[in-house]
Amino acid sequence: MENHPTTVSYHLEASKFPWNIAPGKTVEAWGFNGQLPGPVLKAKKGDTLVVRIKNTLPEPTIVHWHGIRLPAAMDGTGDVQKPIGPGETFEYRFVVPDAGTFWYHSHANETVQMERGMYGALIVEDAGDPVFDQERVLMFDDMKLTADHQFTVPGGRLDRWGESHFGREGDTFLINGSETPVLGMAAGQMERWRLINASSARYIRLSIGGKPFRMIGTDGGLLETPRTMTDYLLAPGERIDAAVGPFAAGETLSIESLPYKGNHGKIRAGEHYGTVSVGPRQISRAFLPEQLRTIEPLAAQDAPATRKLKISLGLSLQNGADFQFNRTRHGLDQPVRVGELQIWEVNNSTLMHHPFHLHGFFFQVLEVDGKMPEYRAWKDTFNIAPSSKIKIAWMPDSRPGMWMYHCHVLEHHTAGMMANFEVVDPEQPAGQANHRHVNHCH
Ligand SMILES: [Cu+2]
Repeated sequence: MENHPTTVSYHLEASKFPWNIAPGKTVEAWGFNGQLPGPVLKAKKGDTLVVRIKNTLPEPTIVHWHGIRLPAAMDGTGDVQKPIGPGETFEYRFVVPDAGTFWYHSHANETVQMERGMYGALIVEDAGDPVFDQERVLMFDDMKLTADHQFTVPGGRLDRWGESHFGREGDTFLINGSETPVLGMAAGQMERWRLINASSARYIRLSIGGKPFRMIGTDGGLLETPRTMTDYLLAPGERIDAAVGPFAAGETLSIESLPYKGNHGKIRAGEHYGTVSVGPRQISRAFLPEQLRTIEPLAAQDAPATRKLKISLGLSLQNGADFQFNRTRHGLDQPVRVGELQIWEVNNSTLMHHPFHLHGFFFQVLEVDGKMPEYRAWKDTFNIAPSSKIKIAWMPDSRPGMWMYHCHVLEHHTAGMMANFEVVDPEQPAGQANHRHVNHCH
């Protein structure tokens, strides 16, 4: 089976709108096409995606296509494009070269825009995908709201410090913009769930009623073989695909986050996100092969690091703490050259979790604290546990221009835990994406 590439076009309008998260609970959302999350964009591997975005928000925005290996100029950051001002329109156009579960979200004033709903899923299908009875996209989020459903604005100094330090976490838990929804599922069937953590800072140690599920994919598409588990710690920005079911008629399962030790240093109690209600039995046509695909290793586990990044907090009189890569806030790292294998060691010297996100390229994790991971996967977001060190491998292909890596806890990113770097192709100069034409303001 093969795909016949075509062009898929969407129109999105970014605006403010009232959004019901539960009966009698309306928030003033910011999002796409008056819905939260924005529409699920779908394309087939190899298609050209054209997304025209009109901004009717009162402030500029930029849209990032998280996980897509696209040209630098389409990546949606302040270093490669001018923000889309109020009343302006911008057309993103790129090929989607990989099948998988991706998402789009604001990359401007993120701590406000994403908290309010500026995100949606981008699903890239492949003719060779395994067959399921049903497919769902579940976007997880939390909102920090006042008693009358307004988004809180950090008031005092301590409040601001807390949000910047630990990230913004709320106690309103959403799946697809609904508070604790009930998902109906037929008994005897197996579904593909595409799970996306769209929250600003909250980790979700996902459990589906404690039942085993099979993880079949992650950020960069399918794994080599399904992996059975009962929970998975999904970091902000990260995705997994899971084969869920079959369950028995009449079962009720809680979609929840199990207790874990988060960035506040406290063990959190479980958090309830939604419910699966299993109805009458239906015939299943689902088939999950034991071999999903082959992922060639990019490098050996003992490959020496070509670059070392250190995540640290610095004392700052102004901010309380500076969030840094290599002791720099909002840095400009050394360029990389096309075709030169990158082996990066990323050392988290803090006592917090930080989800490391690389724009535009997938990496393989070679080592976590000196040990090889149990399975190979293509990742673009990987959680680095407190006082932990990872080694990753990635290959810059010929998409020259400015790229970036950052912590996907949005408040950490905003507080400086990011850097830009250039991918240089000596054979193909990058043109306007070559230099930083937008400066960060703080
Ligand atoms: Cu962080």
